Amino acid sequence: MNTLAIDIGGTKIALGLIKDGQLDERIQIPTTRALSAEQFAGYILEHCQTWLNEVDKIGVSTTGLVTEQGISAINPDTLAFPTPFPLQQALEKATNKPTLMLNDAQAAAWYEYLHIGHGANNMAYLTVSTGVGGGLIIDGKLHRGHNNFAGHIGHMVVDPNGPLCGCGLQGCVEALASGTAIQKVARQQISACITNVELFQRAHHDTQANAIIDSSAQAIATVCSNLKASLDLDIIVIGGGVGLADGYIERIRRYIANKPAVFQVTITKAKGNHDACLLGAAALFD
Ligand code: BMX
Ligand code: ZN
Repeated sequence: MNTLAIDIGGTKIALGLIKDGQLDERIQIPTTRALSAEQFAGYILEHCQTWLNEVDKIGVSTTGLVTEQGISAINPDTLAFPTPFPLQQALEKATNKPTLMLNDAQAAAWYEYLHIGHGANNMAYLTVSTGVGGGLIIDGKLHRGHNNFAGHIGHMVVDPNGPLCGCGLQGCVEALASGTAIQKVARQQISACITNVELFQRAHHDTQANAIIDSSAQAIATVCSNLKASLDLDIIVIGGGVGLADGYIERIRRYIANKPAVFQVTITKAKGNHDACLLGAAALFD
């Protein structure tokens, strides 16, 4: 059984051909502004046309809240299409193949849970990328909640006087710690065109760059201890471009180590690495 896995992020779309659970081929395309779900499905499918006759089913993981109506934004600043966006139906119609769709971090949480191998039955996956996303496994089950909203950890407030988030709240961890947030601060404080890759390189010798990354990791550590207190998690798995960047996980661990013991939680790197959400898309059928 082969699966076409599609991971839609705020900035890029990853496409994978999964054969017997293994990522056989992978390509990446930019997330463009979309006019309709049909047009956006067409844009995706034209890039993986050659795989289609080998594929039995399609799994989609996507940024945003996923309901029966489609994808909608919690933070509209990070989503490039009108909502609700019925992409699952459009892909199913265009290909005639069974299609499942789930929030990106929820899908990655499921994949990580299936591969963690510690008997960790209560865990979270946390992505620090364009936004900050999350997925929760409670008692060995993916916890989505009545509205599929569970795990939207990026919109937990860690500083009520902090910056305004695109979701309408003030001081969300996403507004403080995400790739978008740190790039904004770095461009104000360091240089107008600096990228996050350059920011991480600079952090080795520049105290200002180092402080920007540290304050992101500190906000994530705060959320981790809040999750420990609310859900008594066994482990928190970190992914995403910022989350997996050089030294970031160690920074989170350092902040957590300074908290009282009962609020400390084990932090680990995603087994699926940068492809946790993509592999999660294929794992929706498991
Ligand atoms: C936002 C939210 C989440 C998503 C998270 C990470 C939108 C469009 N997305 O908090 O659903 O899981 O970002 O998304 O409201 P990514 O684009 O950084 O992978
Ligand atoms: Zn928010």
